[in-house]
Amino acid sequence: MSGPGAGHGIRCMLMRGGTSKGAYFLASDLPPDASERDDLLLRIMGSPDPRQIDGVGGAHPLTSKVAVVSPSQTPGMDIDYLFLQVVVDQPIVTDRQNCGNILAGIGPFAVERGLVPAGEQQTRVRIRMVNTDGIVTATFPTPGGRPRYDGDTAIDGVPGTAAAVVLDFEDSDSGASVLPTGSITDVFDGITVTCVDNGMPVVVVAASSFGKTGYESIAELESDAELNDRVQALRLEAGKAMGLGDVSGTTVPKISLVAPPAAGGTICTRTFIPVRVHESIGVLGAVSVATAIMLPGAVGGDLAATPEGSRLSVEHPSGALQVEVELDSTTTPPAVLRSGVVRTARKLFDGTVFPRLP
Ligand code: NQM
Repeated sequence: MSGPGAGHGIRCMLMRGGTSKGAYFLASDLPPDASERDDLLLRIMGSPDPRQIDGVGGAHPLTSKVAVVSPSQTPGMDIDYLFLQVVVDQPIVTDRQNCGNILAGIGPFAVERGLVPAGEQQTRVRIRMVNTDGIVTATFPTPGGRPRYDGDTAIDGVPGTAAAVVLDFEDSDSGASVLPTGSITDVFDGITVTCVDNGMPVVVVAASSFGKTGYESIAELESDAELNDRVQALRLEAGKAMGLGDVSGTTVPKISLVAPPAAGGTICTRTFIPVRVHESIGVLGAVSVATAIMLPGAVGGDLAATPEGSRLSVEHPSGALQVEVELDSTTTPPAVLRSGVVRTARKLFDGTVFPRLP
């Protein structure tokens, strides 16, 4: 047998992207058929298995992620980035969500693989995010024509410092409304929420609606069986109302519990993604929560500190994530003009991965 998935090794780069980690592939190194590709990725990552012991997945949703990269056929775009979440303990690979953390590694990976030429000092890559049809420009240092990974930018949730990757989102959801239910608030199971989508479908709910402070540890939240049941019941209802159908087997929407800031930021969050609680918060998850609290009447607006212009600091269990969100408030609901974040990324390993045999 020959070709991808036939028991031979497959070219793969492991990268940390923001506060997540994943396996990055050229689309041309994977089978073109989506179900063959997904079967191969399950075997590469070691799913389904809570420990992913026979694969390169990290046994947590934040370290069981895949990027598939190819030259873009879309005018004005350099690269297409398809994100795939590989569920740790179920045989599921889903393209129903995007990932802004893994996105941070896409520009450097594209340069590493020769898909885009590097600039003398820095490189700007226009990326089409296939999952949402969003557009992002990634800017990162490439002195001497190679991505530089070391630098002095710190992001909460990652030890040390690294080179900054600046991500500017233009239209992270193809112009669709940021309010997928059409309402600024909805009530499910007697709980008032705001369903928002500025790149990531998120249900924003006051932590106090669940009798929580919003400052609990991840372990406290994950071990609270009653809370988890209520969160999942709310998620199923919200998912339907958001037009996502039956979300019992999908990783969206996320549920973000919000509370007043505790450390000088704009808002405090604890986010179910959707079963485990995020160690920090996703990039597009944070952009979406930030967007919600800027919309008049949304859940969280009255809990938030007044942001400094378009810059919001979204607190999470390991610190805070700074996001920029600019809205056009002349329309109803306000339209998103642009969003941006600064992340870091790092090449960890480049080589050949050997999938478990079928
Ligand atoms: O929201 C985890 C992550 C994410 C998503 C998740 C992300 C984003 O931190 O853009 O980055 O919410 O499943 O990798």
